[in-house]
Amino acid sequence: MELYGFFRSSTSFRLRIALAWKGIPFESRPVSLPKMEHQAADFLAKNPQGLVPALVDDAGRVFTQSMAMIEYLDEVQPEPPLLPAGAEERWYVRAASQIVGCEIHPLNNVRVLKYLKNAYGLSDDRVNKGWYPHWIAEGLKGMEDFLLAQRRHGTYCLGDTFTMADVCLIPQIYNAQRYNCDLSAFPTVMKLFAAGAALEAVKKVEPSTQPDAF
Ligand SMILES: N[C@@H](CCC(=O)N[C@@H](CS)C(=O)NCC(=O)O)C(=O)O
Repeated sequence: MELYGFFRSSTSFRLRIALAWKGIPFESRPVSLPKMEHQAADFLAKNPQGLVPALVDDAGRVFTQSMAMIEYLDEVQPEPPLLPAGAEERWYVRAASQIVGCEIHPLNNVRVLKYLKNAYGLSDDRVNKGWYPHWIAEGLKGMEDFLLAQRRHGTYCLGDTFTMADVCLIPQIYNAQRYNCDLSAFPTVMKLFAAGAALEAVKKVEPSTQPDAF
């Protein structure tokens, strides 16, 4: 398996965690977002959407969209699982994952931040200290409230079982911390993050371990 990604891309980090959790060997193939390599012809040939990550298997098949990829990996290699067995618990894990994947991440994606600066003339400070933390706070409040309302969390988002929800949450918090967001209003989220981030499968693939880290 080859994983085309960028060291601090949270969606690439999701895939690295999922692969490491399942013990699936992979080679990291760096695609620099600052250098716009995700828009270069050779990468677009793999993912015409021009977004990382892209996973290429030994047969040369290309997989994109991180949450769909994680579910695919879980189907072809069910052990150890990243989705629970029951329909209701699967709904819960997908719902928590989508709070990150559909409501937090897209608003703070690189191209969105760039557009705010280039098309609307917003300063780096207004984007990085205004827009970015605003949507992190909105999104994580949603996650905190969801967790407390559902009362299904334990060590991880789903009881003591590490799942796709944790795989999505952990990289998002890494990035929020990189932008110095105040996360003190989300104690439940942060407790779950701390437990997940301490796992060997997470530590060994965190951004600073990657060949393109700077
Ligand atoms: N929904 C996609 C999102 C992928 C995505 O947006 N990746 C970001 C990096 S985390 C990216 O490639 N951004 C490039 C850009 O915004 O120009 C997924 O989950 O894989």
